[in-house]
Amino acid sequence: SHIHSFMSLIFIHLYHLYSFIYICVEGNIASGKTTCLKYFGKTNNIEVLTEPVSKWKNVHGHNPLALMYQDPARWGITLQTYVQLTMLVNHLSCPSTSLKMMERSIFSAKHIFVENLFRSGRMPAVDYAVLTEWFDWITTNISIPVDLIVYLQTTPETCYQRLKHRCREEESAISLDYLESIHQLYEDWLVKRTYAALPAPVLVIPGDHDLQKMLQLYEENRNTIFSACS
Ligand code: DCP
Repeated sequence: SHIHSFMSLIFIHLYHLYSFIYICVEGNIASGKTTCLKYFGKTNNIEVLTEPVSKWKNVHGHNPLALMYQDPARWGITLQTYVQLTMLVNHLSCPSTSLKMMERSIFSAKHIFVENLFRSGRMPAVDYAVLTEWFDWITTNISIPVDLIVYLQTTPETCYQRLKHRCREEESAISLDYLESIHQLYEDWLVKRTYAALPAPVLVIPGDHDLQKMLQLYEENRNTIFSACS
């Protein structure tokens, strides 16, 4: 009967993973993902999982996000290992509603952030190799369902202004250059599609407008988002 209940548990887990719709909201730092998620979070039938930044700022009393910005070559792998874990947890959590929206994904953590640290010479090759092994093992052996990627396409300049405006302590070290390289990787991945496999179809929403116009765009795209998934 132990085996029986174990099998039922696995069945229930698989059933939950495949009978729901999973949407990831992607975009540069300060591109407006949180606003987008909050907007759709007000709808009854959508469960929203925001990016676990608070976890990245406090794991057993340590702040790997702040450490990473202070010394990326030393702490990049520390933050990115933890980001990968928290993303995996979010991907595999069973939603209480039929539709789950989450902020970013395990895919952008690797293809955008880890890649950027490595390419810009801020991450040692050995750290990149270890993270790559982890990522490849996870995505080969664990099924991570994503039905749609909503990409908030915001210019690095706009992100930079919003970043300055919100004054998150850890992020004072971020330069326009940094945002530009993140932007370039996102464009190559989600728009030009010249690098890294796409885990799902992509819906692009322009993200430079003011709040009022953005909320209007989200509303206009509501049906597209739902129908893209059915
Ligand atoms: N970060 C990182 N590596 C990752 C994911 C995120 O270094 N794999 C960093 C970038 C930011 C911080 O974590 O400094 C928070 O990430 P987001 O930009 O996604 O969160 P925001 O709240 O800034 O998003 P938005 O302003 O779009 O709502």
